[in-house]
Amino acid sequence: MSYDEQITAMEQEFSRELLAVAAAEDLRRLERSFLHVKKGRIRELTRGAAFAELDVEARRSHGAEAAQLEQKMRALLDERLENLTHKDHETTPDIGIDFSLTADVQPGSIQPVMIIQAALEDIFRGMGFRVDEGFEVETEYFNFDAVNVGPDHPARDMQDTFWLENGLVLRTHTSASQVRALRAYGAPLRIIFPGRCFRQEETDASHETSFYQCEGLMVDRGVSVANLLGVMRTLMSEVFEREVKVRLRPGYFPFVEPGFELDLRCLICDGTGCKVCKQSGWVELMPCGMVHPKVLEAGGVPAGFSGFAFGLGMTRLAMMKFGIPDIRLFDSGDLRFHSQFPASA
Ligand code: FA5
Repeated sequence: MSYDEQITAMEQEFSRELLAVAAAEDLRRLERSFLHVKKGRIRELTRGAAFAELDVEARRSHGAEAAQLEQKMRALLDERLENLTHKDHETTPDIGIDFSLTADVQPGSIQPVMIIQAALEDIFRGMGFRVDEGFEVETEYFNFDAVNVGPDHPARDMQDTFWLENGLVLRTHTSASQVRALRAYGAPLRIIFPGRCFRQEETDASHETSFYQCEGLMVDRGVSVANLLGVMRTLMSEVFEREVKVRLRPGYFPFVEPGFELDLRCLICDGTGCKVCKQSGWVELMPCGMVHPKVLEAGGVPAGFSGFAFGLGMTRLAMMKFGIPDIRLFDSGDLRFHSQFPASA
C-alpha cells in the first residue's frame, strides 16, 4: 500500500468509527485508540522499518501529512463532542443552568518534555526502576561533594552554577540526587529521577539555562557495563520506536569510572550537520558510566555492590523525538509551537 493509500485508509476507518459513537466516553476511547501519544494507531504512519528507511525529506513530508490528519481527527472529535453535549442538553431537565452557553476554551497541550518524561517513566517502571523527583534546590554537598566533585575540582567550572544567597544551589545536574537516593533506599536499588536542572550558560540552539535531565541509577551485586548497555539499548528502541544510530565514546565525570558519552546521530539533519549538532552530525545525549566507589561510599553502600548511572538530557531527547530545531522554543511561549502537541497523552 502506498503512503497516500495508508493515510486514506486510516481516515476512512476513523470516520467509520466516529459514526458509531453514541456517548462522550466512546469519543474518549476513539481518541485514545487513534491519537494516543504512544500507542495511537496514527503513530503507525510514522514508525516501522519502511518509514525509518525513507530519506529525511520524505520522512518530513510524510510526518507533515500524518500531523495534518491528526489535526483533522481532533477537529472532528471536538465537533462530535459538541453535538453530543447539545444532545445531552436537550434531554436534561431544566434545573436553571444554561448548558447552551459555549466557552471559547482551548484545551491546551502537553509540554513535549513531559510527554517524553511520561514515556521514560513507563519504560523504566517496566524494567523494575522506581521513580523519584529529587530537589531542584540543593546543598553544595549533594550537588558536588557527595558525587566526588571536590572543592577545587575543575568539574565545578564545567557547570556554571546559580548560587543562592543562603549558600544553596539550583542543582546543575540530577546526579545531585544519587547519594540522597542511596542513603534513603539503600542497595540494591534501581531508580530514575527526572527533573529540571539549571546552569548559568549562554543559550544557543541546544543549550538553555534551564533544561531537563533524567538520572538513572542501578546498584546491585555484579552490575557491569553490559547491564548499562542493555538498558540503553532498550531505552533507545522504545523511545524512538525505530532504528537510530548511537555511538559510545569515553567520557570523563568524577562520579563514574569508567565513564562514557552516548551520542545520538542528529535526527534534525540526519547527521549532515546543523546548528543543533553544531555541524558535527552527533548530539550529546546521555553521559553514563559505572558509579565511582567514592559515591557508593558516600551513599553508605556496603562492599560487594557495584552500579551504573546515567544522566540523560531529556530536553534534547524531546528535540530529537519531535524534530524540534531549537531548544529556545520550549520556553518561548509561542502558541504555534505548543499547539502542535496533543492535549492528552
Ligand atoms: C551531567 O550533567 C552528568 N551529571 C551526567 C552523568 C550522570 C554522567 C551520571 C555520568 C553518570 P552533562 O553536563 O554532560 O553531564 O549533561 C548531561 C546531558 O544533559 C547532556 O548530554 C545534554 O543532553 C544535557 N544538557 C547539559 N547541559 C545542557 C543545557 N545547557 N541545555 C540543554 N541540555 C543540556
